[in-house]
Order: sequence, then structure tokens, then C-alpha cells
Amino acid sequence: MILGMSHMKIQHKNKILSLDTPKIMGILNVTPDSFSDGGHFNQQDAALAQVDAMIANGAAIIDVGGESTRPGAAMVSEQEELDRVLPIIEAIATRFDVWISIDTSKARVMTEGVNAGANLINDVRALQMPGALRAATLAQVPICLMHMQGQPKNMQHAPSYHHVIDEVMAFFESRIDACLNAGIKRSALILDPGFGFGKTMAHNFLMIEQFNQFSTFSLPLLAGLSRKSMFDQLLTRKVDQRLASSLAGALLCAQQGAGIIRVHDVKETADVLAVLKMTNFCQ
Ligand code: YH5
Repeated sequence: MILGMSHMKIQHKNKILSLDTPKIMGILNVTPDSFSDGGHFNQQDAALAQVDAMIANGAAIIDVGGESTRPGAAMVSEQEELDRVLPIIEAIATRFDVWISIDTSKARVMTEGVNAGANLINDVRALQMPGALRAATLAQVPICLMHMQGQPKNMQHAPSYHHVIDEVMAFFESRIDACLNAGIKRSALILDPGFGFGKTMAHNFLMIEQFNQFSTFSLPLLAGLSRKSMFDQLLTRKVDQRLASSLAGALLCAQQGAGIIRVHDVKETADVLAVLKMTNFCQ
């Protein structure tokens, strides 16, 4: 039984995405190492082919990211990030009828990403970088606010909480307040506890077990667990051997009210969510 997800939706202009059943956000990394072979045009073709496949396999949203936020990753410059993401956002918007999410923390990338065709801002720093709150307010698109302890460079050094769920919830409260004070509508907000972002394995699995606690805000919830290190810590699996555990995590979160699941493996996740949907709505 999915609790609290009926009547949840996100909206941008005349585009509406119902979250009554969980939707898939497919990950599109446009960092230089993502499509290693060939030059500029080949890279764009490879990215568009991946988008085409993700849509065919059931993705409702494509999350375009030009900054690696993996543990230890360095920040990239604004111009570098713009050069990576704007051409691909424009190309997706021209060719496909899909929600486009811009995965960034930088104000100018938010503004120009939305101008290029993005419908959603996905910010792992929850609009705390200079100018981001104002840029997101003016952009008038739904915004995913993610919790992170520390910064990607150091976040996995010694994650520490008195009570991880309570602290993530307190963070949500303060960021929701900041957004409302800036003039963002509550109905534009999506919350994400940020699996793997300054959390130990124990913190991550507690957040999976207790995921439905985040429903108290009555806002759409996003869960991003796909291929993350928590599954390596549990099972000793290289990144290409984490599909089964990622699917289990996705199902547990979807069953507890996650409306958006952010994944690399769209087809397999769609199968899992189809099973959940059938058990919830067809009796
Ligand atoms: C997220 O959870 N995550 S980027 C390390 C991995 C595998 C995957 C070591 N952006 C999230 O996906 N945005 C990222 O293996 C995100 N929520 C939202 N909203 C990290 C990532 C990953 C890192």
C-alpha cells in the first residue's frame, strides 16, 4: 500500500506529471568521461541515443548533470558546466516530449538550463549556493531540495548525526521556509533525503527503512539509490554489480511513498514499479 501519494503531482507551464504512481527519473551524465569515444557530435549522438532508450524503457524525467557529485569529486567551473549541459538540454527539448531536469547547484546554470528547455531543477545543495534561491524563484519550475551533510569533497570522511531522520527533516523544514520566503510556491517543492551524501551505510539503510517518515511534509519525495556505495558496503559489489540491490532499495522507497525514483537502470526499475503498481491498484 502506498500511503499519501495520491493527488501528488508536479507542474511546469501546461506540463503535468502525476505522481499517483511512482515515476522514473533516468540519469544522464554529461561529464567528459561519460561518453568517452569520439568527438563533440558523437558525444551528443550517444547522449541522445541514451535518452531515446530511457524514454522507451519508461523514464518520465531525464536528469541532465554536468557536475560530478560523487564522493571526492572536485567542482567544475560555471562555463564548463554550461558548455556541457546546454546543448544537450536544447537537443532533448527539441526532439522528445519528456520532462527535463537540470542537476546543478549553480544559479546561472539553473537560469540558462531552464531557458534551454529544462522543466525541473534538481539541486543536491538545496539552493544554498550564491544566487541559487533567487534563480530558482525566477525560473518558476519545480525544484528538488536534497539533503547533504558536508560537500562532495569531504562528505564521506566521517558522517555523524544524533538522529539522521530528525536532522534531515529539520533541514527540509528550514529549506522549505527559505523557499517560501523567497516567493517559491510550496507546490513547486520536491524533497530528497540524499542517499550517500554524508551518510554511513547505517544511516542510508535507516533512511530506507523509515522512508515514509518524510511523507509528513505532504510534498513529493524523490529517492536516489541507484548503484550507490551503500550496496558495495553491504554486499561487496563493484558498481556494475549493484542492480539487484538498487532495485530492492527502489521498491522499498516506492512502497513508502517515493513519487520519483532516480536511476541508471530504467528498464529494470520500470519492471519493479509495474509489479508494485499492480499490487496496489488492481484488485
Ligand atoms: C540523489 O540521490 N545523486 S549524483 C556514486 C555512485 C553511484 C551513483 C559510487 N544526484 C542524487 O548518483 N540528485 C546524485 O557509486 C542526485 N538525489 C538527487 N536529487 C550521485 C550518484 C552516484 C554516486
